[in-house]
Amino acid sequence: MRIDILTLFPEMFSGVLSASMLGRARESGLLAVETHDIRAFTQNKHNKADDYPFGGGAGLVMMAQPIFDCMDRVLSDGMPARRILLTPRGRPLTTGLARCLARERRLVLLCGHYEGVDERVSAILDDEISIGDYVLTGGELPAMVLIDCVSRFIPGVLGSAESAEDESFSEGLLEYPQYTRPADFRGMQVPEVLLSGHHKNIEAWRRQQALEKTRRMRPELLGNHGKNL
Ligand code: 4FM
Repeated sequence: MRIDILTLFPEMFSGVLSASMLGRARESGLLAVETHDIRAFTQNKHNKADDYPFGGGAGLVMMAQPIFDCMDRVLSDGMPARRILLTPRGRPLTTGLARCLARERRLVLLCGHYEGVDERVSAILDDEISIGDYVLTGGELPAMVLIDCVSRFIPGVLGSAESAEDESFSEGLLEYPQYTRPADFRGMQVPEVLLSGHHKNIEAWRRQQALEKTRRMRPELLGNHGKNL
């Protein structure tokens, strides 16, 4: 997959995109990510990319012109893309949406900022996505979250042992508790059942723990199912 990022802060991305599994995905050629500095497309002498809102009000609005010109340049190679704005106004990013986006050949991510983006930019967007009901200072972190989340569903990015598609066992439930060596750490014991080698019992214990954790932390995930369990 190819991903282009339109941003006022391209320097924010280098660490996240080079480390760990995203770095490996890029090295292996499964993922190609490029940042594009919107400010390079401004036409005023102070390189301003934002301006006061018509009608008044606090804050500044990202101007349409630098964004249109940046988008035109990025898409001038003729390869089609799904163009997405990261904004709290968007539809929620979920596992389902991430799985769907992972099937695209190319994404263009526009990072919203300040108090908003000139509404006319919606003419060159296919989608608006939010990573959650809170307001950040910019869409850069949300773009990184989306890239990380979507990449896990690109075949080959995760090893086959850790494939994101194999999480269906616990689909809709929070994860059960995990332990590794030693079995006794500062007097805190690993639950006996996990040391027993009894796979049926282990599976039953994990399911019960996942249900209990979900009921405590996210009861709405259980819906009508969990109320009877
Ligand atoms: C904040 C963009 C205000 C536009 C931001 C405005 C965000 C989110 C986010 C910064 N993006 N999910 N939550 N962006 O807060 O995606 Cl008007």
